[in-house]
Amino acid sequence: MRLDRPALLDAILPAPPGSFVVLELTCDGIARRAVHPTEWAVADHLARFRPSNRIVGLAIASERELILPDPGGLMDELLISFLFLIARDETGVPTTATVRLRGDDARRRAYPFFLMPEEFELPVPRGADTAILLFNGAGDRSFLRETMKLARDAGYRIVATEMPRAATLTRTGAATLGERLAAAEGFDTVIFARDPGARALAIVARACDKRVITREDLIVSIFEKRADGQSGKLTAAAAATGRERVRHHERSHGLSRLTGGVGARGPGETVQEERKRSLKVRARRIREALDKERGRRENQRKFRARTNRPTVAIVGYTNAGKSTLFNAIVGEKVVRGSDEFFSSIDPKIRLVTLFGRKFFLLDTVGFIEGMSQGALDAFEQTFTEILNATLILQVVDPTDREWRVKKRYVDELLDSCGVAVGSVEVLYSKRDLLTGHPPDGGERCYAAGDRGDVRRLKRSLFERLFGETAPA
Ligand SMILES: Nc1nc2c(ncn2[C@@H]2O[C@H](COP(=O)(O)OP(=O)(O)OP(=O)(O)O)[C@@H](O)[C@H]2O)c(=O)[nH]1
Ligand SMILES: [Mg+2]
Repeated sequence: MRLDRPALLDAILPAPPGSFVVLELTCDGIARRAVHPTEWAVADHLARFRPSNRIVGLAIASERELILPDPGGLMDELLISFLFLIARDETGVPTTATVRLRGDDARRRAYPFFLMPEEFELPVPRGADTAILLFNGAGDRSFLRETMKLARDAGYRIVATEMPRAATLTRTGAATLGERLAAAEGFDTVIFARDPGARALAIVARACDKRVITREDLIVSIFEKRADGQSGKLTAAAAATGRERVRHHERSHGLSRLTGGVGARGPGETVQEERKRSLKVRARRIREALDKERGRRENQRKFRARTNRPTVAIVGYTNAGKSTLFNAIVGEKVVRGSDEFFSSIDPKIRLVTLFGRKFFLLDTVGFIEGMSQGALDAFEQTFTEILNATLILQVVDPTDREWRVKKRYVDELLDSCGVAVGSVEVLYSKRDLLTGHPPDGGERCYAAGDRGDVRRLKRSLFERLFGETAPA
């Protein structure tokens, strides 16, 4: 990366005092310079910022400290690899520079500007976990941000991003892309944010000789990594195997057509046959184990039904705050939850006593947009539990800018499983972080760490479940 001090000085010094300078940076210099009078104008610039494939980073220079609440998240959203925040004095002379690299905050460094190396050397990460993320078919920011987070949670270091316009790829398009990726260096995996079609995936993988996966694979691999209990492990394994079988089928199908259709025999055929057989065996073993597990769960459910005690299921989009609410109601010490997606895979059940009455409380796996039918099928157990619940609490995180879209997604999913709207009660978490108007007039908002809020929730839950006023 050739970003030298003289070039930065040239770009920053002529800006009037008090103004903000935004520089869009490519690998060999400054592509564009914009001067803004206010912080709001910078925010506006960032909101409209659409990086081309050339723009790898931004430098923002100002006298006043720019308020960036979450620079890491911002960089993910802007699809840039690094961000320089340059402080300058009243005369415009740069004094210090803070360098942030995406996905690796530990390497954030502050330099006195005069010490900043003549040419800034940006480390290029290497290794099996490095990936390029292709946002084919673009999508809104929250989709981009979410996919980026999924990739990180799945253990990838994203070293570059691109936004091919079309979601699906023609044969020629895939071949061209594959060739281009083959020529590029510094990553071993290619991740498509949208499935471009099995044939396209196979062509790209062949052309560039790298691991080629999709967002759905990220979801499944996170499931696999996080699952801790028996049933979670099995469902995750079922999702992964199911996915592999579909992929395998599509790939061999797609490739046989590529090599000339019926009758064309490739040298890989026996290997493919073998792979197919081993996948089949694995799928059968998992199915058998799952059947056993299903039986065990069903017995549990029957037992719960015999006790005549109601069951409350907590559902919602991933990271909404379900487990935190579960812990708050159960009365377990509220340990800080994890910000990772799908931190709970196994449906967790506890018998809870509220004002002397008992009920079962169930925590469930978080939903996420883009789960295929295969992945959803693997969570059949969770859905069965939800369907059998007396009351369903849907936790919504109103501090998420996309909460309405996510809530609608969860609503539709529940509806498609046959859950009656009337048995779902919506609760809004993270009241303590909310800055704007609270949804629903604030009545259904709570902060999991606020005793008063939790008590209020417990009382209304009691009244809803037992039809009686909770004792004071
Ligand atoms: N400030 C604040 N943070 C909260 C609140 N509720 C949850 N969180 C945080 O939100 C994040 C996600 O919470 P979880 O309870 O793990 O979310 P979840 O819905 O169970 O997520 P998955 O199991 O991954 O689907 C954690 O970092 C929690 O600490 C709240 O009321 N206030
Ligand atoms: Mg959870």
